[in-house]
Amino acid sequence: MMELYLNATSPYARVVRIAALEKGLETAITLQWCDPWSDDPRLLAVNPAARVPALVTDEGHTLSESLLIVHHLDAVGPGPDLVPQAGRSETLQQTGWGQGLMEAAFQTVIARKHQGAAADESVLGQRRLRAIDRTLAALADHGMDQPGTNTVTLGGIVVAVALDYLLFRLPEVAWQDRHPALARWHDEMSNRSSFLRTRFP
Ligand SMILES: N[C@@H](CCC(=O)N[C@@H](CS)C(=O)NCC(=O)O)C(=O)O
Repeated sequence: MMELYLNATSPYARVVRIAALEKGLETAITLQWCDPWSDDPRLLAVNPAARVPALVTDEGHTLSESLLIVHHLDAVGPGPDLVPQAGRSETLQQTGWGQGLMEAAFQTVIARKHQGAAADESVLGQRRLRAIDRTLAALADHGMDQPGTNTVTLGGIVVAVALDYLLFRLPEVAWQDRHPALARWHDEMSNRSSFLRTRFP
């Protein structure tokens, strides 16, 4: 039995949970809920970086970094490929843009939590906010494939979770007002069972 260390607010952990559900691995993974910010000893015992998500494999190795964990789940799970051969480089482009969006949003939230609103005015804070706006525009320009019932890819998962994380933690970005086609795509993705079952609190 694999073990996934996670918390409910981590967008990275949510990507892994959605990937696990899409790959048909729900019963192969025990969820270990923990708080990475309080140096939970159970998490430290498996991941020295004290970060979630972390997956302990059936072989007893700990995988950290959400995309590496998904790489493993994609190889061992029976469900459809999350990075299919057809359209592979486009899927990876979406994955990278989605991960960059998630990172800029997450770092904005953490910087505000530790340094207050002034964090947004710093050089790095301004860079993060510009990266969010540019990435949203690039995703909207590029267009996301309409999700069919069986066609979810890693790119679609990561982009949709990043957009959802913005609605959850940075609603003032209000990306859905500026990018209505992206909002329609996001609505459809959010109705997948894997998304409904892993909603942010
Ligand atoms: N690049 C990592 C990011 C993981 C990450 O930042 N996790 C956060 C929660 S969303 C965490 O555990 N932070 C605790 C800490 O940094 O001490 C991934 O893709 O998995």
